[in-house]
Amino acid sequence: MPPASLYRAIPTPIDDCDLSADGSLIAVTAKNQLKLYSVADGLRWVMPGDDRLRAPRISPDGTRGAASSDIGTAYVVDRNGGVLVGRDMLTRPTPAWTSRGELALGTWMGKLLMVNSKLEQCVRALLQPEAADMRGKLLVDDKTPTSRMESWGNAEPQPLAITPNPLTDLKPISRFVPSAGWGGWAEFVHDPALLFDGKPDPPAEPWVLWARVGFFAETSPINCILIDAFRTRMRVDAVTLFEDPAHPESWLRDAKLEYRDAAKEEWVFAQNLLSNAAVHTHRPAKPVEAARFRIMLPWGVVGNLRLGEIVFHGQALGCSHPDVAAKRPVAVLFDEGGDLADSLVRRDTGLEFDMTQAQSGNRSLKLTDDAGRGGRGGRGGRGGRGDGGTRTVDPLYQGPTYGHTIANWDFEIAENPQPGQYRWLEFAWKAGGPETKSIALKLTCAAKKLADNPPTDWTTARVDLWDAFKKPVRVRGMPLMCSGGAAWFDKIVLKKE
Ligand SMILES: [Ca+2]
Ligand SMILES: [Ca+2]
Repeated sequence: MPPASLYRAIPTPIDDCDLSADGSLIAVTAKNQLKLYSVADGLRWVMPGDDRLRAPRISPDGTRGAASSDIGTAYVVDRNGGVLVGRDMLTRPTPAWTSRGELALGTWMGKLLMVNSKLEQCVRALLQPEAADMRGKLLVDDKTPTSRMESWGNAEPQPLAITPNPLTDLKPISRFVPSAGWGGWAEFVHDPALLFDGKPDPPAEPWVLWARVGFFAETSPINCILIDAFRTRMRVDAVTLFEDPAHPESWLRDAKLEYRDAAKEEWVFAQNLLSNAAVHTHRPAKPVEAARFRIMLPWGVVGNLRLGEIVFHGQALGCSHPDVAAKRPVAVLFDEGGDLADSLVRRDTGLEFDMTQAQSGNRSLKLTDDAGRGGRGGRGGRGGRGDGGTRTVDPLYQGPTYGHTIANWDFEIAENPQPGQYRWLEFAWKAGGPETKSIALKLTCAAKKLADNPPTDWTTARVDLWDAFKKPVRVRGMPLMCSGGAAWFDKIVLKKE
């Protein structure tokens, strides 16, 4: 047998195809098009149908083609793509040519039409099954080994107690997160603290307005409950949900627990929460350690939410920054990652990632002192113009519990740092030019002057924070300030030594 060689490549989308008996023609259906290709010459013609076309069939002599559409039209075309027959069969037919050049059209309702070579109907029949009642035959045991699934849930046999619950003390940021904005927007109508107050009682009214839930199928089918301990890593051995026993339609039977991997900056699946009870405990295959969790809700939240309490069984472990969790001797506050994007770098604050110049890697932080940007705020926390044209940018405001602090930041400063503690601050900084009068990077209220005039080339500063504070402190935020002109920062790190 000679080796195969490529004769012609035909680039086309394709749902179905047929090759003529002599191998010279190829009929293709793609969406609502029937196309005929000649192997010698390529595309010959395209015929649009009245719906998605299927089952292209070329007659044995190659002079005709047939296909059917999803709304039930049977097509017969000539060799130039002209429609000879376009007949509504009422259900979708499947065409087949006989060796005598007749066309058979069969539908799943049992209707059969035969059309002769002159396109005259020659046979019409309604096919009947041989056995009128198949029930007995279908119910005969076919000996396939099976076992009965007694339950589809994965809850523990007995739910765990409502206390202790580390979330009660951690006061996590907790909110309803819809997948869509306009038209799908929704929020909790009760204080989220009720979810962690140690009491199982559900609120009298559900957590989300029914008027919102009514639109979720179209506007926000995928929703979750965010539980964000913000800067404290937790070890979670199990989760218990206390729901409203009087409203089984609202029970979360098919939810998922996910956690945020702070190092990879991505959400990770932890456990299916499958249950058919008002109170249910689920234990992940192994304990989960994270600061941010979310409970992915069933599609559309059709039964609304009537939670009385969410319990995480486990304990708080400490600062959730990945470098601290791994007890690395250097904690990277800013260099190349995106973790400051939500906290610090928002529009209208004057602070942005600058991808055009960096002291390390490809990105730096640029703060502009631009009077034209206007006064305080914008959406990204407090970007204020203080006295004498000074711009100070604080991290995004995180509510009364967390203020102007940055997610995952809770760095301990110590005189003799243990693993996971730090003493030295290093960062690269520079001014845009001599017009920049001052630059400041504030970790707490203590001030330490590094130079009379800001450097105009990248310069690395090293600061002994123990010497500056003279007491144990925790670094949780980082306001940045400049006056007169722009300032750049890069590779901001805390070091143990
Ligand atoms: Ca409660
Ligand atoms: Ca960098």
